[in-house]
Parts: sequence; C-alpha cells; structure tokens
Amino acid sequence: MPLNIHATQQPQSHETLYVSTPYHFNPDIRENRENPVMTLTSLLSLLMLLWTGPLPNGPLPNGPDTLSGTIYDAETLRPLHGAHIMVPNLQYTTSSGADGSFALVRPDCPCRILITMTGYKTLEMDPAQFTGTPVAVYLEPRAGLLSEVVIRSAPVPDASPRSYTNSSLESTEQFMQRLNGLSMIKRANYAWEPSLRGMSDSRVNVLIDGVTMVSACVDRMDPVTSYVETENLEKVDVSMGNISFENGNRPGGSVNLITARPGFDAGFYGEVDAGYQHNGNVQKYRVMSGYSNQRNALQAAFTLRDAGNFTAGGGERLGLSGYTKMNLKVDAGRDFAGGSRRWFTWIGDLALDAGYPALIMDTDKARSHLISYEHEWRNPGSLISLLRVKPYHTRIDHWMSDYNRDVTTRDVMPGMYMPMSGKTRTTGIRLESTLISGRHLVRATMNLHRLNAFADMLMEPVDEQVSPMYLINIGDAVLNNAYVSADHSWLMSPAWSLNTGLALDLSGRSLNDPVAADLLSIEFPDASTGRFIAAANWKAGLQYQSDEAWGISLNLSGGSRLPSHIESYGYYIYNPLDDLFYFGNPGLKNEQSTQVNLSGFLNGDDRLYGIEASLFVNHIRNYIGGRATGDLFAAYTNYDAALYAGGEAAGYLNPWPSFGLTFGLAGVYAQNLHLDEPLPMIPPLEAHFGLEWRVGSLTLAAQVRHAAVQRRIASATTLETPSEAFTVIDVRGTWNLRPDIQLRAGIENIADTRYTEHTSPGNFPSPGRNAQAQILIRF
Ligand SMILES: [Cu+2]
Repeated sequence: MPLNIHATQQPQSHETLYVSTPYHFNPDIRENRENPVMTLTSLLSLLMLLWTGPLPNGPLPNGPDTLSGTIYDAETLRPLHGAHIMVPNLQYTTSSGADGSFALVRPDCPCRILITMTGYKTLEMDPAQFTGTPVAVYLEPRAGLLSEVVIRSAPVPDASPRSYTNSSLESTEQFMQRLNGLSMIKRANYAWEPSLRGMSDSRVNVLIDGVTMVSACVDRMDPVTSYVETENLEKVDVSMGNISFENGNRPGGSVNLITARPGFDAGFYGEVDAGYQHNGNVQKYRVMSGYSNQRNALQAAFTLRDAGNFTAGGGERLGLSGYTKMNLKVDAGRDFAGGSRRWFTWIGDLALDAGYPALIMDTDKARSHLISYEHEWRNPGSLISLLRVKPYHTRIDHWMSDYNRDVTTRDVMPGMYMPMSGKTRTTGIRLESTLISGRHLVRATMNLHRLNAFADMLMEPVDEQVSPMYLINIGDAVLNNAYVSADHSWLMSPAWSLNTGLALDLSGRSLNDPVAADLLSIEFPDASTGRFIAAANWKAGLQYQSDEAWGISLNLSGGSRLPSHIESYGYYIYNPLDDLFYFGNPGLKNEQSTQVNLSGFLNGDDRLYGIEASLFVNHIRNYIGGRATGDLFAAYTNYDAALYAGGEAAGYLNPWPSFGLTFGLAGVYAQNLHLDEPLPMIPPLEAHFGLEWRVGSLTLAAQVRHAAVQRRIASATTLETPSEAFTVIDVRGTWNLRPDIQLRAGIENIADTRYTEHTSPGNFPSPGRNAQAQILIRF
C-alpha cells in the first residue's frame, strides 16, 4: 500500500550527517567509538560548537514510528527542495519541503531507504541510521556543465548532459575535449595533453585519484592523462582557473582523473569488450573481472590497444602514427565497520613503438606504475564527515629515439641520432578532510611529495668515424614539495554564500648531479641550483542562488606558481614549436596570477533546459616563457606580464524525455604584454552542438564541432602559423541487445574533413573518417 507523508517544518539542527556515497555506513556506535579518529573528532566538534554557537533543538525527533531529517546540497549546504525519499519494496515515498525537511513512517522491514534528486547522486541509507534528532542528509551534486565529465557504465535517463557512458569508443581525451574551455594538444594519435583556457603543462595540475604524477618525457610526449584508460574512469573533475584549491593551485586549473572502484557484495562478475576502428586498423580488447562480498572487494582490469598508421582527412596516410599500449589496474578494498574503508590500487601502463608525427622522434617504450594505499573514514555522527589518508608512489620510465627517422635531411641537428631517456619518481602522502558544522563547510587538503627527475641523451653521428656525445638533460633534480590548503564555505542565508580559501606551496629543490649543476651555473652564474621557494594563494567568492532556478557567483583570487623542474633545471631540451634548444633557469621567479571569474546558471522547470556561462580575466606577472639567446638556443625567463581573458557557455534542452540537445561555446584572448604579441598555442573560438535520441534500447547521438580561424599567433617566441576554421561531424549509436550485451558503432569525421588543431605542433593533422564498432559483454 503506497503511503505519502508530507514534509513538516524542521529547524536546521542536526547531530548526524550523511553524505551521499555509493555505499552505506554501519550505524554501530560502539564500532565508531573504537575508531581512533573519534577522539580528534570529538575535540574538534567541541571547538566547532564554540565557533558556531549552540544548536537549537529540533521538535520532531526520530522515533520508533517516524524517520525525519533535512536534505542539503553537500557542496553549497543549501537545503534541497523536492528530493524523493523512498523505500523501494514497500513503495513508501515522500519528498522534501522548501526547507529540505522530510518525515516518513518508519518501515518495519530490513530494507533500504533511497534518497534521490535530479542532478544529485542517489544516497542509500539504513533505517537504523535515523535515531535521535532529525538527521542531516547531504547529497553530492552530479556533473556541472562546465566542470565535470562523469563516465557511467550505463546510460542514465536523468543524467546531466556532461555525463557519458563508459566502454564507449572514445578515448579519455575525446571525452574531455567536449568540455568547453578545454582543448587538446596533439603530438600523436594518442597521449593528448589537456589545455585549459589556453594554458597547459605546468600551468595545469593533472592528477590521478588526487595523486601527483609527473611526466618523464622532456618533450611532453607523455602527459599524465595517457597513463589511465577511459574504461577505468568514473569521472574527470575539471576546475578552470584557480577557484578550486583541492587539487593544487595552478593558474589554468586542475584535472583530476577519478578511477572507478569495485562495489561490495557483488559476488563474482566481469566484463569483456572488443572494439575495432577502421582508420589505422585500431584494435582494442579489455577484460575486467572481480569478486566481492560484504567486507572485501578485489578487481582487475586489463586493456590492450594496438593501432597502425592512420589516415588524415582527404586521404593522406601519416607514417609513424601507430602505437601499442597495455594497461592493468588492480583494486583491493576492505570495508570496516564504522564507515572506514581501505583501498590498495595499482595502475601499470606500458606503451611500445608509439609514433609522434608532430615531433622529431618517437617513443620506443614508456612504462609507468602508480601504487596507492588509501584509508578513508566517513564519520556520519561527527563534525569531520570525511577523512582520507593516502600514501602513494609513482614511477615513469621513458625511452625515445629518432632511429626510425631519416636524420640526414632534417633541419635540426642533421646527421645525428639523438636517443633520449627520462624518468620521474614521486613519493608522497595526501590528506583530505571535510568538516561540516551548521552552515559552515571546511575542506582541508595536504599533499606532501618528493619528486625525483632525471633525463639524458646521446648524440650519435650517422658518420661512425665521429664519436658520440653524452648529455644530461635533467641532472637528478630533487624537489621536496608541500601543498596545504583550506577552503571554507559559509551559507550566510538561504540565498547567499561566501567562499574563502588559503593555500600554501613550499618547495625545497636541488640539482644533485654535479656536472649538470656546473653546466647550468655557466649559463646562469648568479643563480644557485639549490633553493627553497614558497608561494601563497588566496581566494574569495560570493554566490547568490535562488532555488535551483538561477544563480550567479563572483570569484577573485591571487595565486603564485612555482617554476617546474624543467623550467628550473632543464638543459639542452629541444622545443619543436620554435626549433630551439632550451635551458632551464634556476633563478626564475614565481608566476603571479590575479583572476576574476564571473559565472551564472539558469535552469528551466523539470530540467527542460539549462544554461551555464563563465567569464574570466587572468593577469599574470612574471610570466615564464622562452626567450631566444641565439640562433639555436633559448632560455626560460620571466616576462613582465601576460593577460588571458575569455569565457565559456554551455547549455541543454530536453524537449521530450527521449530527445536532448546540447551546445557549448568557448573562447580565449591571450597576449604577452611584455612583447606586445599574442601568446602561443591559444585555441581559437570553438562551438559544439550535439543531439541525442533514445528509442527503446537504442541510443543515437550526433556531435558537430566547429573551430574558428586562429590568426592571433606568436612570432617573437614561437614559430607559429595561423590555422584555418574547420567543422567535424561525428555520429554514434548504442544498442542494448540484452541487459548483458551491448553493441556500439559510430563514424567520426563523417565528411572526411582534413583539419589541424591550432594547439597541435607542426600543423599535425587529425584523423579523417573513422568507422568503428564495439561489443561489450557483462557477466
Ligand atoms: Cu619522449
């Protein structure tokens, strides 16, 4: 018998907090007390109570017959109106009132309570968790149009337009490229590097599950995004500008690649998929399998991709554009009573014979390992709702050479082979905590890590009479880095909230190879290779939000970026953008960035339509860039100032439940104010338009992407050429043949347009028409 109980007025007073997660908490209080974190928690609760003042008493506590609580947005702390609270088997259902409160008859069964709301992750709770005063329930928002790509294992009818199903034919990079303001730098047919608002490399922090991993190739062949597979990702969290402090503070923003973890109590399960792409004869195979019971979970996934040379639009076949790549991910988890979980994760990746048509050499072999252990406590009954401690270690080894190239006729170093190797190691620990009390939410992050980097090369003349020369490109750089940040959100009234944050970057660094240190001190006699540097960052933001219908926010921030290990210590590093060999400068000053960001959103009733837009200005002092010091060489230097300004807009329209439209627009203006010329590698104005149509078990989608001309090019610092406008159309279809069998097919670049991304070096063209098909079987 269905039962509807309407919400009653509840004050905002709570003792218990539940944040939506894919799993539930054990409500056993005795277990909670045994948790070592609880003592610290109790102390902090007391401090927090003194800070926020005493809490008023709730008039309608949880009793033997009723369940009551209030539902909040876990990010903004706003009460959520219209969330559904239900007991699936019994069809008990209610929804939250204007102040987020609800009450429900206590079900007399060993069943679960589901709390759902469009735009939020579903939270599962146990009726036993509703004890004492009304509980506070926090729902985590799903993907925002401009900030996240969420990857799901199955299509979700009410998912945000920024959520995509995994096991698709697209790579991680292809997914990410659809985010407005994010473009891809392509040097090959894989391992694309993300650029946010025209900024890349060390101006963007790319993390895997919050872990700092540093590329080993001095020629930027191996962006960190290349070390994970799309199918292993749950979501990609992108933050543009330095608004979010959680993932490090960089002027361009951060990209956190969040991998999917196994669930508990799933028994034995698995997935096999095979895919083929005709352009480049690309084959992809993946096997994933796992076993979990209530307490333990173990899962392994292996992916193999093999690609030949691809054909650009119009029919030109590009030599040296194939690759072979393998990736293995293993997760082991244990669920302890009292909301505590431990995870061990290993991600191993191996790429062989990967060609880089845009560069002068190719990767012979690239190998990486990421090992992490994570202990997570979710303490619903306390002030610290989340605490995560994560030690980690990563290692990357990279070998490249030009043995497959004709070096006798090239412009750079003719008649000379230049095999190179590079390696990086990071060892660190990441700590995260979320504190919620009343109308205050604090997120604190600490990331301590040591980076070891080394790179060297051999110059082997084709003429065997001449002896080869050995050169160290990075002579054992050691960087001990500490990053600490605190981010505070205060919900001042139901409509207004204030966000403030502080972050500190500290780095003690040295170059330990004495020969390399001597060589650099000849270039820069006044700078010492060993030094300690610090950077402080601040932010303040004010937000107004009227219900779910519309909102606007203004953010100001000041950030300071430490020079990277290559900018500080690189030696004789070839840059294909200007054909010059670069020297690092150990005496570089920090880049100082001042940013203003204005953004807003508007949502129609029942998610019929939605629009989000952002405008930004980013002024950078002491901008780090290359400056030619002769016909062949350049050095990193601080330019007085640079300016970036622009914006993004994204929207969707769902006129019928089975039909949806999306659009996006992004543009950036970037100028080197010191040289009074455009900054190099800035993406042109770009727009995209998509539609999706669901008919029964069939989903059809089409995407149109248009990039305008880019005539604003750098000439003093880079040998850049203007790029032409292009339009690319892709179509895709997914057919759920049976619940456990899915077929996918699609054609990319259907018109076989020849096009070049402006951000790709050497006018490297993108693939032409590409037909693809894939089968996925679950068991
Ligand atoms: Cu390389």
